[in-house]
Amino acid sequence: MRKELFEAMTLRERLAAARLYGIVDLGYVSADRIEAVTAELLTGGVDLLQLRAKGCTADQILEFARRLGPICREAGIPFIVNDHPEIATEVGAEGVHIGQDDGSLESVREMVGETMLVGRSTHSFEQAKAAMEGGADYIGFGPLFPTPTKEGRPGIGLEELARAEETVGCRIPMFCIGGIKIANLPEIFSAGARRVVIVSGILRAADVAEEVRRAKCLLAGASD
Ligand code: TZP
Ligand code: MG
Repeated sequence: MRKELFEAMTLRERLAAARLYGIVDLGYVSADRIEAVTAELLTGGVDLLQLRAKGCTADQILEFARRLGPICREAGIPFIVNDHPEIATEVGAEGVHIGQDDGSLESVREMVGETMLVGRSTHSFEQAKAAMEGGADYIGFGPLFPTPTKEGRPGIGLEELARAEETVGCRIPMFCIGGIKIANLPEIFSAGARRVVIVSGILRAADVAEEVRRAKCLLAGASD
């Protein structure tokens, strides 16, 4: 754990202040560009950065994580590894993100210890509440809208989002995810969203750093 980076602000204070969660997703970024895209996301101002590499082997993900961890460290931004608590631990990441099928929060917490952030993907109000009660540091909530980044899942919709924000999002950081773009940010803010993850909407932009800046500006106006 890179404690020295987080002296002025603790890791959990940083998480609480985070509005935009960026993901380097190997579904959109080729392996030879992960450093360049990470640098663009950080320059634009993402508050957290996750490595997501579905379909890659654990050895490949470990190698990617070793390449990206130091870049995030230099920028002072928490680095989070998707799916692999053991890789997160090995590279000294600040966090691990797990899905509903990646074991219990309790078992992952036991593996990574108390300091590391543990985030959980949730796809309904009930799962969001269960993740909060089970000790997740934050949740992803989605997909709000159908998205090619997570194919085959229906959108949860804005009513369920409002319900989850009222019960969960006011207690632990809740990042809305799935089909979110600059264009629909005002709509999801109106439904109560405070924090978002944007994957393809940023990674497919002609200027990644500029797209992050634009999203951050809009997020600054979201409710606390
Ligand atoms: N979990 C729920 S939706 C999603 C994940 C990982 C994908 C979000 O990607 P996009 O491109 O921002 O819709
Ligand atoms: Mg997973």
